[in-house]
Amino acid sequence: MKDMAIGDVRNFALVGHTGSGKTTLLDALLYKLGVNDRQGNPGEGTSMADWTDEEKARKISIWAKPFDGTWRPKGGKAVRLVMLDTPGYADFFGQVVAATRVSDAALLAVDATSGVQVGTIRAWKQLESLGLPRGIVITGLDKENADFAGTLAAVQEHWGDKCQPVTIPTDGNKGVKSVLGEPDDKLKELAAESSDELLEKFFADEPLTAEELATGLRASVLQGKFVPVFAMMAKQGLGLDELLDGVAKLLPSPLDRPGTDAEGNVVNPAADAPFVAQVWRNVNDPFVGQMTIARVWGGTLKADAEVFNSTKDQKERAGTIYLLKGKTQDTAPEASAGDVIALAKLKVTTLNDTLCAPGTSVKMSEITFPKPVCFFAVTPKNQGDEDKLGQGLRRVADDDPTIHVERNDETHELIISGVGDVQIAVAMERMKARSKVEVTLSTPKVAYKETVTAKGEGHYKHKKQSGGRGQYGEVYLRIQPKPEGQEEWFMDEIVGTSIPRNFLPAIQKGLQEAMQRGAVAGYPVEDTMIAVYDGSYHEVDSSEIAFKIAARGAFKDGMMKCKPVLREPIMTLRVTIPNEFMGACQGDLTHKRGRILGMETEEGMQVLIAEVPQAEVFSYSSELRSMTGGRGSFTMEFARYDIVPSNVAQKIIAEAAKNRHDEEEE
Ligand SMILES: Nc1nc2c(ncn2[C@@H]2O[C@H](COP(=O)(O)OP(=O)(O)OP(=O)(O)O)[C@@H](O)[C@H]2O)c(=O)[nH]1
Ligand SMILES: [Mg+2]
Repeated sequence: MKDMAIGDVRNFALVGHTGSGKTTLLDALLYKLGVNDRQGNPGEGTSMADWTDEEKARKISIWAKPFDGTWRPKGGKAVRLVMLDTPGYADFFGQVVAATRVSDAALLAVDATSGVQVGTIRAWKQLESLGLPRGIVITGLDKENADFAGTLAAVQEHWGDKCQPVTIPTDGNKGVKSVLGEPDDKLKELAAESSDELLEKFFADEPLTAEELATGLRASVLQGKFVPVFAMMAKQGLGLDELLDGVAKLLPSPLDRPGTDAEGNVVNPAADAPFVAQVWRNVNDPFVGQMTIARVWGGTLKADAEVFNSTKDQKERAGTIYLLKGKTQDTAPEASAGDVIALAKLKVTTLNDTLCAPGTSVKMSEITFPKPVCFFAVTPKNQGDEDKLGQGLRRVADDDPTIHVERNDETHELIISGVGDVQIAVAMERMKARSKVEVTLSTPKVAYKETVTAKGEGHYKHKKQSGGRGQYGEVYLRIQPKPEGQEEWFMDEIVGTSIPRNFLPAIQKGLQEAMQRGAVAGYPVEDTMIAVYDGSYHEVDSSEIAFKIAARGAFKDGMMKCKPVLREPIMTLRVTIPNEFMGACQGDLTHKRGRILGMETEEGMQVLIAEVPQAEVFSYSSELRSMTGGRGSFTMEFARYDIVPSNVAQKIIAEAAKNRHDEEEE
């Protein structure tokens, strides 16, 4: 921003477990900073941040949202704040990933009655992975049974005594005061740890000057050696001044943590450097309209300037620069490092693109989002809505990079996938509200395949005489597993003229049709080789159609003699769980026909690596969550196709027979 030096900008994300009071704190801050003329409350649907219908209905945050404010400390220099509220609910972790990638620092909320929770640890890990400087806010100190000392102890137990309070509750949690003015030895030591020079002084028992303390503490936060802890009673407005002072004094500015591009080059954050910004969110909302949200890493963007989208290799016009304010927006004449801005109606720009000054071509490295682990088949409730559905789904997937929509060509289903079932339910509500399409979600079908495991022969004679010209064709063939690496699936082994060569294409066509719906349960047949070696024809009655039918019949006959099997997709799962769930989790995977391939430990957690049939894991994300109280997580990827055990195959075959019967009834 024009009137504020970049060194005076503080850009940070609020992260933590769901319900830990992040949005409540943000609403209190917005009121304190004069951004809102009253204090919003997410629990009552009056929050400035949790304003969407889905957020109000569920009383949780769903999207990461930027807010701007200016803090004028008593007697100090004003700082410009860019604050990103993020959701704590696990399904929306993609938002945390994006927000933390474009922040200079984070404040981790820890509720003083619940302590360190699953979501607290998940968020901390994310900050660790980015090396993001951070503070901790112990929230909800006004609540009955709130325990500042106990919560601080839990925090230190997890992350060490580099977590030290800089504000503490007073008067039996009726007030908050800062201890930065009279730091204890531990804070002095943490300040000294920022440089060899200060450390020498500290160990020589020489007092650090106030200036040295201040710069030392700030440097230690930046280096990750010090995590300031703040006491907070946001609902009462207590602890806010002290927190904001702490943010101004201790958290880094965009100058301290310049971005690096995909090639590892540092992006110059100076206002007069070439402009660089990174798109981290896309909003398509009836209220806000179509908005592209970007973080500026360097240079200055002026409203309506031309920019270069280096990812798409195309020009864009920035248009008006918006600063989002929940449901509404302010506009800004220009933006510089640390700013999070929204641009409307960009033509080619999408999530993860880099915008830069014309004539330059910087690319920031892409944000990697969590992979989908939760899958549903989507069908419209009204049959005529197919087109609207496709468009509606595309829109929700545009806004949420962790939602994917794909048609499965084998099962002919439209599959929506994401991080969790609540996320997908929310996406469907949004689609209903925006595109007026209602859908049914169901467990996806498995794309089974059929194949043969032995050699065998098949025969069919198609002969029809019903007045006029008859139909005649006879085919003998041999079916066998196709050797690996072999391309050709069809062999012509006909000797003599038992079948004239001109009927071969029709025979091949008939076989291909037959293989699309195999003889076991109607699934496509793969990896088989067919040799046609004999047959007979009739001068008048033989035709292409007659041989097609004969080929189909011979294939069906032959396939059943070749020990046919069903094959199913097998997934590799990496399940990360606390030790105490090992037994239960292993038992459950075995029950799901899984095979444990190995175990590892990772950051104090157990990792189970297993191969499990896809049919068993469509709802594993919610099952694992309830089994581990949300403490387990997993990734999943396709491994290969494997033979379905015969007891399981029986059920699939019976189900397929029933469906075929139903189809015929209709
Ligand atoms: N008494 C009291 N209640 C609080 C405080 N902070 C939050 N709450 C209540 O706790 C509930 C959840 O608070 P939020 O601020 O929405 O929590 P959050 O961390 O934003 O949760 P997610 O958005 O789901 O990640 C709300 O009903 C709040 O009113 C607090 O400091 N004191
Ligand atoms: Mg929230």
